Amino acid sequence: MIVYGTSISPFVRKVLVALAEKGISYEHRPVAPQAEDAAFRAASPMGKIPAIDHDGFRLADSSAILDYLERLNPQPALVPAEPKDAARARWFDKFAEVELHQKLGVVFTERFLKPRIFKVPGDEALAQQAVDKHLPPLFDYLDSQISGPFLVGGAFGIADIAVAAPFHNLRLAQVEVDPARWPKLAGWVALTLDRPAFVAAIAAPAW
Ligand SMILES: N[C@@H](CCC(=O)N[C@@H](CS)C(=O)NCC(=O)O)C(=O)O
Repeated sequence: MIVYGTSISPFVRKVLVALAEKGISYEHRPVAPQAEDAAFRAASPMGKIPAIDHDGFRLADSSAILDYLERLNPQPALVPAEPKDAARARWFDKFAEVELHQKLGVVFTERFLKPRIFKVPGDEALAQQAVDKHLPPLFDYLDSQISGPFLVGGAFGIADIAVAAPFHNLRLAQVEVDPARWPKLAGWVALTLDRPAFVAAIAAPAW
């Protein structure tokens, strides 16, 4: 299986972590979004990352790819079997993309992508506004949802993968979850990003 996308994308990280957890071998091609690479563009119609090519089966979108991997290699299960847990796991996957990534992406763009990758100044006021105003309600919610080492159903799964993945981007932007204010969230983020699959995905080539 070929996986397209730079490892600094949280959505690519989701796929790399799921593959490692399931022990599926792959070749990583760390292309940037919208790269002019014909094979990548064939796998990703909108030019977004990640995308995969599995023996000619091409698919984009991290959630769709994780669904495919789950059916391809059901063990270890990353989607809970129990209906309510399965639905909550999907909720957290959506929450990570729609709520968390949107707010946290501002901090990552202004403090990391613009100065480090695009070599233009970031808007520090915008980043600080996201840190002070937009992220705390999301952290409050997540802190209220954590009661053990895993977000849903007593086992590591897609909820943990999807929600933890963007927190590495926050680290790249020099923001840590304050353990005094959000003790459960800070502990869960540290534990999850320390899993071997996350450590390997974070160390995967960015370019
Ligand atoms: N829903 C998609 C989102 C993918 C996505 O937005 N990736 C970003 C990089 S983190 C991208 O490729 N952006 C380029 C663009 O929107 O043109 C997924 O889960 O894979």
